[in-house]
Amino acid sequence: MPDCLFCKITDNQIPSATVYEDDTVVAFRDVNPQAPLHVLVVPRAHVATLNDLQPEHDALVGAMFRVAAQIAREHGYAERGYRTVFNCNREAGQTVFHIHLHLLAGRGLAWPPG
Ligand code: DGP
Repeated sequence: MPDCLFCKITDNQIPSATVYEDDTVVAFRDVNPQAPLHVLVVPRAHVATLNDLQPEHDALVGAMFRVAAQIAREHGYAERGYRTVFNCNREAGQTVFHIHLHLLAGRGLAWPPG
């Protein structure tokens, strides 16, 4: 296992503002929020990028989206709207190489994204 920041957070070795956790995923507030609600949904299993996904991860990725929708709903954004984003590799802005689903809500979000 590489020295991985998000492995340490999901393993409680580094503290985070956790909003949800179960056996599969942990969701916590982004340290550098880009919207009033900015949560990262992170699998406990280490997968570096979307390019590393295997068929065995299909249920895991589905769970990540389901949890993001649940958190958005619990914070009152289900009807207003929200965005979910995976960044993959350098040109997309991925800086932590352990997949994570960004959940952004609480302001108008431009399209196309920057
Ligand atoms: P990305 O650029 O898609 O790899 O997103 C990584 C996000 O992780 C970025 O928005 C900032 C956030 N982040 C980096 N380090 C930490 C940390 O130590 N704690 C928390 N809560 N978020 C972090």
